[in-house]
Amino acid sequence: MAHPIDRRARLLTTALAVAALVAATAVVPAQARRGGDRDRDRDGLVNGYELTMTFTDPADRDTDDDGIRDGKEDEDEDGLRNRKEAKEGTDPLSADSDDDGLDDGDELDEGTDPNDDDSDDDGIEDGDDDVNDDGSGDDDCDDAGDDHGGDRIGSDDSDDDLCPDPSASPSPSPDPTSSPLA
Ligand SMILES: [Ca+2]
Ligand SMILES: [Ca+2]
Ligand SMILES: [Ca+2]
Ligand SMILES: [Ca+2]
Repeated sequence: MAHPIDRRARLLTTALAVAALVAATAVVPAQARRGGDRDRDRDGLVNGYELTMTFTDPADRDTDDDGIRDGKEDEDEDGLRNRKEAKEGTDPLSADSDDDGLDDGDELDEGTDPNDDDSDDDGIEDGDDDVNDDGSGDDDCDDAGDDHGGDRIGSDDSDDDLCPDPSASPSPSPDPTSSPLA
């Protein structure tokens, strides 16, 4: 039989654990009570979102003083501004919210879900999937879906999309514009 003091200690531990859980789950509602759904500095992001998602100052519309309002920043450089990330429910500090190999902005462009790593539920992650059925995964440069400037396979990258130009030679050298007899 357990000693009464042991039993009391166990009860206390359980009570503390429950209290910690209640405190943790109460964080967001507490922010809402303090006006978490209001946009105090009118930068396009509500207070609660700034506190918990972008970690910007809800009372300063341009937290980093770079002349760009917090709602218009694209901190993770995925092509989506913070306001758009808030609307889409994507992570404003992660370029690839669902970690499937495709950036959030690219997923919206290509019609896949940036919050679902397997949008068509075929068991293959979106980045490895071959939506346009060209025999290549969608996060490879030889796939049309990855290219915003028309580049396919080649050596040059005229539009800096990290995918080579379509008409150029498949290897970086020799220069495809030079004559082989020159
Ligand atoms: Ca705000
Ligand atoms: Ca700013
Ligand atoms: Ca993002
Ligand atoms: Ca993604």
